[in-house]
Amino acid sequence: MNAATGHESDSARIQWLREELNRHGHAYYVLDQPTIPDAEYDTLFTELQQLEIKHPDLITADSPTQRVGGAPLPEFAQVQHDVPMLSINNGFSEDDIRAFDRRVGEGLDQSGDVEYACELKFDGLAINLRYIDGVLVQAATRGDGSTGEDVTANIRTIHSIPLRLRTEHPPKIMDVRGEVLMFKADFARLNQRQRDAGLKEFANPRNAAAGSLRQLDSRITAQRSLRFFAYGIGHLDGAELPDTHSALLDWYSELGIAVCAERAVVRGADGLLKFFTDIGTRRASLAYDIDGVVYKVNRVQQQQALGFVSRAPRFAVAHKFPAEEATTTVLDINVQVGRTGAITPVARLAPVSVGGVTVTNATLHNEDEVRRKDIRIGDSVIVRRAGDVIPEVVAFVPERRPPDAREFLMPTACPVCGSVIIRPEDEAVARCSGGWLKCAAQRKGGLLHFVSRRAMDIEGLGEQLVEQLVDRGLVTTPADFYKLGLITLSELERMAEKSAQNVLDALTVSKSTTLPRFIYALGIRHVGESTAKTLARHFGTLDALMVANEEEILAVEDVGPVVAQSILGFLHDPLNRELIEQLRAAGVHWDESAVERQSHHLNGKTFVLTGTLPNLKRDEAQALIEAAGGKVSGSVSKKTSYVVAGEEAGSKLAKAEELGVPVLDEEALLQLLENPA
Ligand code: 5U1
Repeated sequence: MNAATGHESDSARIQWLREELNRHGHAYYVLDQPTIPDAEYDTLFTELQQLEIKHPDLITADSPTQRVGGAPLPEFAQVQHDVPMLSINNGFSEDDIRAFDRRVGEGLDQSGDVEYACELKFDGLAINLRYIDGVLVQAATRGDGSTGEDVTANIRTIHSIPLRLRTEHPPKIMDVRGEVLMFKADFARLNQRQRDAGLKEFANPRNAAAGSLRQLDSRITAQRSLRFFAYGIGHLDGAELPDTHSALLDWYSELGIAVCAERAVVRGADGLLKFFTDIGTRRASLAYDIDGVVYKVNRVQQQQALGFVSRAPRFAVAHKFPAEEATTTVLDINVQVGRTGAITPVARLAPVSVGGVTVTNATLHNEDEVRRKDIRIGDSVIVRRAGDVIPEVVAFVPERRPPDAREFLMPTACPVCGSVIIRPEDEAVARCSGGWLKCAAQRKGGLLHFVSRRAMDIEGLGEQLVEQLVDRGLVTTPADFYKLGLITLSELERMAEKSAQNVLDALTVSKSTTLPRFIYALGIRHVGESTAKTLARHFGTLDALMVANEEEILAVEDVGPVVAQSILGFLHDPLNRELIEQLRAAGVHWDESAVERQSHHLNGKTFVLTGTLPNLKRDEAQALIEAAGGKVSGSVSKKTSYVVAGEEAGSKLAKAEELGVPVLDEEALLQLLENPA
């Protein structure tokens, strides 16, 4: 082979490798549907890198190898935006949103419901991506809206941003606008790495994304797992702008640009408010932070007719969630003892409203965390509350530290039972050594876990009642609940005969349970709901699990050595075996054949539940699907097998219809559960 043909065949191979890598990269980063194992991707990538080293003249700006980051820049160049990057007006209340909808209706002189596109307000940084003839040539921050900073080298490292659009006929010029952000899990990993390296942690994913994007050395950005979602357009030349905003986002998706799946087209103010409520309930479970939702008039013609007020369009509004951070004072720091004996320092705070909820306590996680954040008694601190998660102290305010601020001292004895507190050398968590027989705090925690909704679901046995039962020595183990009588219960504080009878009835009902619930209720360390379900499905019966050895337990999906040890330790402890026997003797039972019989026929099928079903509660539908081997997910994608829709189903139903995902009503779901065919 002569040099010219070698060059030619290498060139063809390079071309092929780039196409393959782009195809797999798009599937992985944009569609979230990997097509090949990581190792195979890496092999193709290395081959391309080597061929490009051999033929530097064949390197192009859109080659996947160009994402890894280049030499540091001295500073960021300024970029003038062709079309200004506008800001968006905010609304905070239902009244604000109804007023927005009224203004839009009046502006359009329309009496019927206006059509809106709803999407999320990401907590990241706005970016303009310029594509010329389909190739990414420049990326700039919003800056002051007219002039931003050139962050092209850093943006090229983000895999959800295509270096070349997936089309044969790209527009001449296309400015794609959207948000760069960091997913919560990537943020946690980054901060772990910062901690391990003794570096300063980032306060939140937004700061981490901003800090990563404003790196002069793009090799650092390349290690930071940033993401991108597109939501708007600037300059467009050489292509027709779609008629609606929702069609623009669909077009982006076809071009290989990531858009968020959490979007919907609705009508009128009621449609907007419903979208807000729906997203609000799921906010904490999203993979990324959002600070609200955005509503845009869907028809582009109508957008243009409405125009702008100062620097913001009249056709859009951001409906913000209430602020979820607030500043308050640390009155004291003491410790809480959890059901596994874990000692958690807790800041007792001057009451403060965070996102509409009054907060008086916030977790400080562990002793190291208190030292690292240097939180002292008397400090002014920033408190954060995210969804239903326990509020946490983010940082103290240095300029407001009083001279007499006191450091927290970790106690050496459990404040509840007096047992020694032990912190193993390689662990961050200190624990009370008393165990649940000696330590009332551990006992109460374990008992509350046993009765909780997702475990044995014993209604009426709340914190105050369990506290009284433990303090009076009436209940020590979960089996004691089933020995309680009407007289004993009705003699307790705040209990009348009627409520005592209700508790007894709930206890009776709880005796008929499922194996996964029972395993979860036992409170085995590291065995959450999902592991309990996997164990039940794997072993089929409790007896099979109780005789399993380490090797057999390690064969269970997602169970590693730490979890296996914890399960073995628990099940081989004579006290725990006795407890299980007592519970069975008290009448606690489940249908083991149901676990076996139903276990597999929906394996590999993913369901999404939306709206209100006529008879089944969401939890119940989920439990039935999971018992049959299916999975329940929060969002609809092409991978979804079925969407189960009830009344008032919203954006998920629309998305299912858009993607051609089969939609079931409750009856069809029940039929599918019964008939494996
Ligand atoms: N999702 C989304 N976020 N966001 C932010 N859309 C959107 N649009 C914006 C902004 C600032 O502005 C346009 C309405 C101009």
